[in-house]
Amino acid sequence: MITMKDIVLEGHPVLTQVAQEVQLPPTEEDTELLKKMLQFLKNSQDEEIAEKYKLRAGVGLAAPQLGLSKRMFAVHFEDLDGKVYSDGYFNPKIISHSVEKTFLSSGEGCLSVEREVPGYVPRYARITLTATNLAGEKVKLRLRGYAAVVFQHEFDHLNGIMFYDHINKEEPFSIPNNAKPCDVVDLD
Ligand code: SB7
Ligand code: NI
Repeated sequence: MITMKDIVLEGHPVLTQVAQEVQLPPTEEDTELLKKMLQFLKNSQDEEIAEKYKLRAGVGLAAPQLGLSKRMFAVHFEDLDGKVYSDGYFNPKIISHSVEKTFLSSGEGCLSVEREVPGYVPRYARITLTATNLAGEKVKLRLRGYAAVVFQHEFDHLNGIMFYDHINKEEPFSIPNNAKPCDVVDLD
C-alpha cells in the first residue's frame, strides 16, 4: 500500500516537471498504480487506518507526487451538494473554463508540502475536463466550486505547478480579480 514515505516533497525535481502522457489504453501496471493511489486517499480519510499508518488526509493525489512523471491522478471527496468524486483519471485535459475565478477561503495545502503556506489560490470557478477514467471510459466532467478547485490542484501537478505558485507574493490574501470565495468541505 502507498504510505507517506512514498510521497515526494517539494524540492524534488519531478514536482516541477511537465509529466508524460500515459499510453492508452492504459497498461495493467498503470491501472493498478492508479487504483492504489485511489486506495491511499480512501485510507487517508479512514480514521483508524490513517491513525495506524500515520497518513495525512488527502482528497487528491497525482502521480508526480510519487516521483512518477505520468499524467494521471486520483480524487476522493464529496462536494458541497453531496456529489461524490471517487475515481482515477488518465491524460486529463481542461477543454474549457469560466472567466470567473474562485478560491478556497481557507487556502490550500498539499501532501508534498510539509508547511502551511498562507494565501488565496485563484482557480477557475468552472471547468470542463475530459479524461479516461479507471474503468477505461472516456469521460467529460463539468465541475464547479470546490470540485473544480480540487481537480485544478491535481491537474497543476501534471504540469509541474504547485498551489503556492498561484499565490500573490505581495498580498497573499488579496481577493483575486473576478473571484468569489468557495467553501471547503472539511475532512474531519
Ligand atoms: C486543497 C487540497 C487539495 C486540493 C485542493 C485544495 C489536495 C491536497 C492533496 N494533494 O497534495 C494532492 O495533490
Ligand atoms: Ni498537491
